[in-house]
Amino acid sequence: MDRQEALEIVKEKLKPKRYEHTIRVMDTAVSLAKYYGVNEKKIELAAILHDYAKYRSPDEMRRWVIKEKLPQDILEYNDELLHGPVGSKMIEHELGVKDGLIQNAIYYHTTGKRNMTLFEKIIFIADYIEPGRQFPGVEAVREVVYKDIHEACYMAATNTILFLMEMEQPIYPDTFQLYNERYIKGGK
Ligand code: DGI
Ligand code: FE
Ligand code: FE
Repeated sequence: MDRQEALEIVKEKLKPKRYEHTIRVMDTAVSLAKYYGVNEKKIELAAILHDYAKYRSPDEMRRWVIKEKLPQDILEYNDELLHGPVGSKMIEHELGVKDGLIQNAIYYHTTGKRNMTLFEKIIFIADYIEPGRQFPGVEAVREVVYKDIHEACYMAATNTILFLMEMEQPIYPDTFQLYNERYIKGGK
């Protein structure tokens, strides 16, 4: 699937604001891919499709979690967590995009996880730092990302955990695993 086709598909699936976010994630991710020597075309497609499932109903996403035998514990957390794992399956079944690199990056783009590949980290962090984001602490992450993308991901995980705790929201263990990686077993 080429860039133009993918953009047309997501334009129809996403609200205008989310589509603009997607374009910014794409630009950010492609620039990181260039810098870190990762396949730019693949990163571009992963970025364009990363929020593909974002506006499906929770009911539909829950059915996909069951049908595709995704980890059932995600059903107990915030519905926001579903669009990554479910999106990774939907792009294969609905669009014919069957590519493990792309699918895994989409799968983990919201929570992160331990031992992410560089490809996964680029999508995860591009989603976090794209120029439209205004999270507290995001500027410091932008400053680090071209020096040390691993550190940037740990910072993003830390900020997200602090934010979710402040909001008294549950936190999915994969996000803690990413956070912990910075301190244990020379994780990078
Ligand atoms: O889809 P986007 O809005 O572009 O961004 P995203 O996929 O990172 O989703 C962010 C939402 O996910 C945000 O509202 C916080 C929420 N969320 C809920 N539980 C968790 C979580 N994010 C992480 N990292 N870990 C959680 O446990
Ligand atoms: Fe997302
Ligand atoms: Fe996103």
